[in-house]
Amino acid sequence: MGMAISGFLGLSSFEAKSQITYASKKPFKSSPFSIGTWNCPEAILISGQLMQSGISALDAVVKGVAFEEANEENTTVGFGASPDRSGRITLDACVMDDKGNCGAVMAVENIMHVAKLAQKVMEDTPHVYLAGTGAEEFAYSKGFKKTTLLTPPAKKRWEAWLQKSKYSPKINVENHDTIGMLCLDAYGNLSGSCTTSGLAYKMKGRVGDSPIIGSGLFVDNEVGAATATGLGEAVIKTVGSFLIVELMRNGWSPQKACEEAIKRILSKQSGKPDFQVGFIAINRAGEKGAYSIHKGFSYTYFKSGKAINISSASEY
Ligand code: SD4
Repeated sequence: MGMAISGFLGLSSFEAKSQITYASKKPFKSSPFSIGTWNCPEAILISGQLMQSGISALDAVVKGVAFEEANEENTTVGFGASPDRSGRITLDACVMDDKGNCGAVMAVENIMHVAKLAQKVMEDTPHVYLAGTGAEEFAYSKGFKKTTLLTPPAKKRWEAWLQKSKYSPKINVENHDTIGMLCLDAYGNLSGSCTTSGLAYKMKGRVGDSPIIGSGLFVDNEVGAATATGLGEAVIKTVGSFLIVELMRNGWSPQKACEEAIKRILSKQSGKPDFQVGFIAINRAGEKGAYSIHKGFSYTYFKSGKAINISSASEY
């Protein structure tokens, strides 16, 4: 994730730039805070700086993750991501705001900024999920442009994989850098987004946890927010992000709640599994938590104008 952020805040791309709104005219209540899965300093700086200028958590989170969606070096999100085994890049994303509204798209082709598209589903349709060609057609109706997402290097990696054609989704090796981000804005409101191409070389049509409200992301403005990365099937089976928010509602700290969600996954396994799952969470006070099954899950957060990366969240 090394693309420069200079100029990104002024991106000309319609999807990243459009409809930024100020959250409210009310005075600031708190210092903005944002946290994202893996090593995503630019995305975190974008969201943090936008919130410092009064932008809402929702718009900040969508614009923050848009950086990774456009970042060719991130092979698990948006442009330049890894395809499914048939060579298609199919993207999944969701957003959830402080009012409990949510929107998501899944298995979408040819659209780079799918978190923004999920926001459009939330705001401009009576639905929560749009999938496949329906989501793609909706994107064009909203002015999103058709983009070839499969870059020559991504195609080369896929072709090399086809030679071996041995499917074993090992997170931390070829399946990391999905971005789940949680933002707490200056008005004390929470929002989140999660965006990914899913597991590299997945079956055609496979959808993971990332666009599933409650699994890849959950936000409750009265309590806190959580998001996930790792093997989506394991996250879905325990509805991980919802679980974490419910634990926080019952007084658990974000850290303890993330630990419990990992424990819940492990309680269904015999022995320590070879797949990775990582969660991050924040509460309304801006306290954070992060935990994963294995070492190597990093996360990044915004503090005093800087993006700080913690290279390995504690492991179980
Ligand atoms: C999925 N959770 O589709 C995603 C994968 C992921 O970093 O997080 N990769 O299962």
